[in-house]
Order: sequence, then C-alpha cells, then structure tokens
Amino acid sequence: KKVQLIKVPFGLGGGRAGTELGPESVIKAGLLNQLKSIGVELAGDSEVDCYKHFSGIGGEGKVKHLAEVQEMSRQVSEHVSQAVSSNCFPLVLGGDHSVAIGSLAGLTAHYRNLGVIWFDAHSDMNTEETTPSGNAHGMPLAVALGKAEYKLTDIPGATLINKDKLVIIGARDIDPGERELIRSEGIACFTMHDIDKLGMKTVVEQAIAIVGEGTDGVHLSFDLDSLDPLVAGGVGTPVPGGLSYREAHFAMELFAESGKITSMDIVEVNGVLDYDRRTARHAVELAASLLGKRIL
Ligand code: DIR
Ligand code: MN
Ligand code: MN
Ligand code: MN
Repeated sequence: KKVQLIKVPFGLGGGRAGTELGPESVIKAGLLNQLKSIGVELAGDSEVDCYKHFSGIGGEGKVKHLAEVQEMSRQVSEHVSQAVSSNCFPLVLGGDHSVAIGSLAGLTAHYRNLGVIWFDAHSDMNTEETTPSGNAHGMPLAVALGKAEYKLTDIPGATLINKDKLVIIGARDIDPGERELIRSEGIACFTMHDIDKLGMKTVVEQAIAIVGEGTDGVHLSFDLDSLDPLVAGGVGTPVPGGLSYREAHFAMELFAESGKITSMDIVEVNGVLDYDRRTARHAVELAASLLGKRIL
C-alpha cells in the first residue's frame, strides 16, 4: 500500500510555540529517506492550508483559537478522506494533537467501524467545560466521542467514533474531568502502571483484541509525549515516567505485525524545544517501525 503524507503545520491547539514546525522537523529528520529505505512507496504529499503561526493569546471563549481549530480540522478531514479514497495509507504529520480531530473525521467518513489506538501521556478527553488549560490539543477524543460541544459530526461526512473501539496507551497525566469520562464510558486505558505490570507485549495484544474485532480500519495516533522526556524531550507538555525507546518501538513492531493499522498521526513534535531534532528523529523511526521496518 502507498503512503500519502499530509502535513499540518498547526500549533494553535497547544500552549507553546514550535509545534507548527512539526511537519518540517520530521521531514528534515529524514522521513522520506527512511520510508524509501524500507520500500514504502510514497503516493504524494500535501500540506493543509491552516493558520501557521503561533499566538499565545487565546481569542474568545473557553477554548483558545477554537475557530481556527475547527477550520483546520475540516481541511485535514478532506485531505485524509481523499487519501483513503485513493487507496492510500494516510500519514498525518502535526502539528499539535488537535489535528487528529481532522484525521478521525476524514476516516470515519470511510470506515463504518473505526478502531482508534491513542499513544499519549494524556487522555485528550477534556471538554470545553473540563479543560484546565483551554488548549484544544487536550480535547480531540472528547470531540470524537461526541462528549464536547464541538463534535466530530460538525465536520461534513464524519461520524462519531465508537467508545468500545478506542484504546489509550501510555497515559500518566489525566485531568479530573477526563478520569470521570474514562470511568463512566468504560474506555480502555492502559496507563504506565498497566504497562509496568503487564509488559508492552500483553498490552498490545489486548489492544489488538479490542480494536481488531469488528472494525474495518484502525487509526494509530501517536503523541510524542507518550515517550519518556529523557528519550524525547522536544514536546510541549513533557510528563516524566513515560515509554522507553524499546517499549515504543516494540509496540509499533507488534502493531505492524498485526496488519491492522490503516492510518497514523505523528503529533506534538515541537521544533523549537526539540533543538537537537532528537524527538523528530524518534518520530521518523517510530513511523518506520509501524510501516514495517525490522531489525534483521
Ligand atoms: C492537559 C494537557 N490535559 C490539557 N493535555 C495534553 O491541557 O487538557 N495533551 N498535553 O496531549
Ligand atoms: Mn495528545
Ligand atoms: Mn499528550
Ligand atoms: Mn494534564
């Protein structure tokens, strides 16, 4: 299958400047050569025409820059939808994690029962009412599940995602409103505690058992802050105690072996904080592992 690259230089959903440089950073870190060297064919690439600059000033309302987030999501959705229509694997390069709203919207327009794997230090399930920061990158799953005022179904063609086909992996910083939603909705959330206890192999097997059954596509959204900041510090909201280098790669390799993953986001690489491009290089390597790179 061919990969379609979708670049989304959008950072207004996060709290600090630099995430809008993510697509450029990941490409400069060697993404294209890496894909070529593992025999992955690139169908093409496109860039979403979104608001490319950062402003800490929030605009009006509970969520900062909500109008820009909505406009960006609508456009990302179109790009992703077009990639799926052309029988390509969409690889979305963020940008902050609010770009995933667009990915999920474009995907649900095609897949009737989409599975979602969410690698993140956070659970990204705040609503306009529960967000402690007003940053939209903490909200995409609440939007996708229909729990926020802004809903995935506000984007033409999209449907909500199914809460029983969502798995969060790597969480260690969950806000009170998110915790309540995870519990009341019974969402599968493998925290760092669960990963410590079960090991990544079992966690991925259980995740695949959940999303692999009855779905016609599975999206893997990878927030680089799921990695330990000692491994990948170039992110806007680092949280100690994250995934090791091998845990993350092992997970990507296992998901690749499952043959279930049909699209991916790489988000939250902050081009300013990632001064040595180490985090961007990890992002490239993780995408390669998911797309079939093997050690031997
Ligand atoms: C926090 C941070 N829970 C918020 N979320 C982040 O602002 O809602 N998600 N950084 O990736
Ligand atoms: Mn996130
Ligand atoms: Mn995060
Ligand atoms: Mn938090």
